[in-house]
Amino acid sequence: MNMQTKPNDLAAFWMPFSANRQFKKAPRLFVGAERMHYITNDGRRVLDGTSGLWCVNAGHCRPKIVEAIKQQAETLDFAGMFQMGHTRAFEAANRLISIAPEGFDHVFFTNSGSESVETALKMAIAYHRAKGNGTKVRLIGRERGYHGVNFGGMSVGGIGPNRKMFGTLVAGVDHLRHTHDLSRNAFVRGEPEHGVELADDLERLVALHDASTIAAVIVEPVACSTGVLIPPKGYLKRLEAICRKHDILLIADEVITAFGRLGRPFASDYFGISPDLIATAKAITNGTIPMGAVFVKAHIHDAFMNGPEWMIDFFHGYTYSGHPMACAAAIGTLDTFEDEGLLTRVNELAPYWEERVHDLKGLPHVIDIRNIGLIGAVEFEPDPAQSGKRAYDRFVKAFEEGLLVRQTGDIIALSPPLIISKDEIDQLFDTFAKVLKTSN
Ligand code: PXG
Repeated sequence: MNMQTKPNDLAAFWMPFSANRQFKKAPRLFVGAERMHYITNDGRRVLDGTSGLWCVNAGHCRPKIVEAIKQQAETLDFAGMFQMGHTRAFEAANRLISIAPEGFDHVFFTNSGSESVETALKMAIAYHRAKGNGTKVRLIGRERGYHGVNFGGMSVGGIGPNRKMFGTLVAGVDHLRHTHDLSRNAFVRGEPEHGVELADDLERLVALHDASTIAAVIVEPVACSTGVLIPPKGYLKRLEAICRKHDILLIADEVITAFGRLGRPFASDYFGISPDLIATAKAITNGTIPMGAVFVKAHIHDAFMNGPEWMIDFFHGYTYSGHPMACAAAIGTLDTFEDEGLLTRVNELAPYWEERVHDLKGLPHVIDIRNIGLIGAVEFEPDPAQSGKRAYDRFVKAFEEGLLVRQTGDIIALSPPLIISKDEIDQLFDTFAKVLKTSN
């Protein structure tokens, strides 16, 4: 392996979503990865408790994916997709549709989750216009939602610090309340019992704005970035029913939940909902090559096919939509998922995972534990003087102990690759418990 052991000067790279000055004083650097582990620049192995950033579902450096990318780089490096095509993109789209929930028969390629979200939002507004409902333009998100960092996604998103620096955002957006309720649901296993009525917020917004002005609602089935907020029992189905009643499109942002995280190919399968559009990215290529895809049902797609045949039907797309390398990586990824049954493997792991994560109850400052599929979260009582510091300190300590976890606010999220073994689950929680026992 070609490992670079001496880090370069760290100044030039302005790192995303990072405390740059602090990081550069005490950097945490990886130089390699293999299956369940990262390798640091000082040669330590770190168990990947977060699938990179929720994307390496099949584990690191998997041979079929590596081979597919290599071969593609040698064969066809780039081909633009505007009024042209290459065969890999059609193959990748067909493969993706073959695992998609019932009713989805088209995919639109992007390069990230943020771009999938923008694409889905634009499709929703343009769809209603194409159907002659040009007043349906409002977009409804949810407090604490995360839909990436571009203007549309940031606007429907509901995380204060991600929004406050960036002006007035997109007009005509409103938000449902979030569903996090520790007073009623703390330490619940799986889906919380209480909170289905929060879906009725959509009726309130319809009363306020009128359904004739609302294009779409976008939610994450499980709101992961904000700290793993699991939908109350029945919530998503009720939200879907209210959308149907008012001809409002439902967009499921499955950038994290798609591709097996909950033991089904998509979270929409898991929760028994049938959205109109599904935004995906991340694990679509196992994190190897940037790619996103919006899954689209026929009624949406077909609404755009009414103009003259020679005319562009949707004035939207990216230079790298359907990039050959990304398509090859997606095919290699789907092959790997299929060979190893990874899109449903979590069903076997989830009961043990649930036991182990809830064993952390009673450790210092732990005020809630949540789990669903192969996702876990531990919430800490905030230190009033330094919000978020408690979880941050535990994240740093875990890294020093050989475990990668993900911190957001006073919450730590856990979401390892779906190839994890029972022994590795034990190792993950033994290490994490030690960190929690020995932290302030
Ligand atoms: N939607 C959802 C639901 C996401 O989780 C995005 C959109 C944006 O995707 P891109 O590819 O543009 O980053 C995301 C991204 C974390 C974490 O640790 C989560 C994300 C990104 C980085 C870190 O929770 N989610």
